[in-house]
Amino acid sequence: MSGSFIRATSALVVADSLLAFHLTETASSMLHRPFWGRSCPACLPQDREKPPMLDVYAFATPNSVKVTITLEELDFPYTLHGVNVHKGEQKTPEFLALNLNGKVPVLVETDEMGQAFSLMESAAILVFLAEKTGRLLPAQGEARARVFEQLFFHASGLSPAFGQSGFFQRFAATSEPIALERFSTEANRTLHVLDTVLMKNRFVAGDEFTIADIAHFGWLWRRGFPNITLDDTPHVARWYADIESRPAVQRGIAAVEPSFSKPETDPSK
Ligand SMILES: N[C@@H](CCC(=O)N[C@@H](CS)C(=O)NCC(=O)O)C(=O)O
Repeated sequence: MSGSFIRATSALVVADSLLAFHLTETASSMLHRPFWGRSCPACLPQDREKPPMLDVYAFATPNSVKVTITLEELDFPYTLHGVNVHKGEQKTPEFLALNLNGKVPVLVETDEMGQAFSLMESAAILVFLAEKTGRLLPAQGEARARVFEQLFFHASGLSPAFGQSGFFQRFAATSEPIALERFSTEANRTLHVLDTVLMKNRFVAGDEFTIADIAHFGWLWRRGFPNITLDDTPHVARWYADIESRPAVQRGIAAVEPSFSKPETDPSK
């Protein structure tokens, strides 16, 4: 990636002093700590010999899987680093140096000069990757606006409703009926909005498969957490089966799945 592009990108650029952690950690991941016992499935043998261009810090969570699916769809070589959010690894000083918000996923791109660029927020990462290739995101006009409409609807609507609904059903220390009612109603309402969209379109932003489909898919893949079913949303069910059948989507899921050892735990955590 060119230096000018790095400067032009209005996202989190990690300070030089903090980059030392990433570079050291990346080297040790490659040499001593392959992610879940293997490199990324998309890497060609020759790529494995080179320093990674893209590092993904992730766990088997709805937001993490969006990144591995996108990388697989785009055929980008990448190295995965497990961040066990059940053990609080996302709150260590080392991880906070990569993402002050203390959450996965995080993408780090290191250029040939060793300059690293770190990006948080799954939707921002998906846009960044799509723009690098000119794929999965229309270049302009209404088609592009529809993708952003669905990405923002996902990030501000469906995703937090699913996450909070699951939390209040499973993990709240005390019973909070108002919160539970609010978030489970909202989770089902946003799902039905998506169903109406998919009644008219093959994909969530129109006729083309885009990063907006990947974003929604991430949380629908973990819909068991907020106890959501697709029984009353046949168009979402049709779309889900279609997306799930894509080989790259299956590879993206397989990349993160081994770390998801306890289904009863909070997949958004
Ligand atoms: N809006 C963020 C949400 C990130 C997020 O909530 N990540 C969860 C896993 S899906 C996490 O790291 N949870 C651990 C924590 O909150 O401490 C995104 O889309 O990337």
